Amino acid sequence: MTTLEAIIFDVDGTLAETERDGHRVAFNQTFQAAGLNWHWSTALYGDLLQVAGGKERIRYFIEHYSPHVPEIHNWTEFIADLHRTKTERYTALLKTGNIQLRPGVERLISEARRAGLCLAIATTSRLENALTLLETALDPEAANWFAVIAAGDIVPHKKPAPDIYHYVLDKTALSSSHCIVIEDTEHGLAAATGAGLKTVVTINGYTVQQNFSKASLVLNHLGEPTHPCQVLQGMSMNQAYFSVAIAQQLLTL
Ligand code: XBP
Repeated sequence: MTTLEAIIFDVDGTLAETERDGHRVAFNQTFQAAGLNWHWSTALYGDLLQVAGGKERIRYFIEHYSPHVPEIHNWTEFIADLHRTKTERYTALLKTGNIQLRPGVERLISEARRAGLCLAIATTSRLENALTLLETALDPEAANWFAVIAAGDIVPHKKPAPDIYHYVLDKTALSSSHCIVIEDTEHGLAAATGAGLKTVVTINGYTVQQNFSKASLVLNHLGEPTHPCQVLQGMSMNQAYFSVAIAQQLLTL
């Protein structure tokens, strides 16, 4: 039997619904403060999410949506400055405590810790974003529970490239066959499966229509004993929530 040794979590959309009411709001606040008349509506942001990474997303918007732009000499610097401000605003938003973890996340992390499993994070977002979310929504010490928190520009290519998952596997010296990934998007799924990792997808409003045919299991969320999850694709579960035991079963399928 292949023993489960680790669970690797994506962050945005997986640990918490951070995109619509977190990142998007911080981008808009930043644009306004910079005197730009750009506004990313909920729907437009859904389209822009096809581009991973905040800096890359701003550049894509400028190149594909023809917004009014000021005279800029150095675009890379301009975008990096905007993104720095956006990160400050996003982490400030997280510190208001308005963004909570999705159902089952805290329970699964606690169960995995009790079982002695290795925990890791693989995210496209900046490191300070991931750390602040863990600190504000999970536990002030939560960052220490993870063997690796792989984030942002640490690898050359963001999701859907598998780089960030290869990075986690290298740093933890784990074999992909002993890990389960929790993701929420098609890009995240492609990145994880590209690194040979079995993946559970918990969909959200932005990703519900995406193609998850390569996922080992697709759920609406991880579920709680009192708040059952629904299986949208994959094996039926004999309980109301995703658990370490079910993660172990997926490895042996
Ligand atoms: C989510 C992302 C990120 C955030 C913005 O990554 O795509 O780009 O929207 O974060 P994941 P930054 O699902 O891998 O957690 O602005 O810090 O890039």
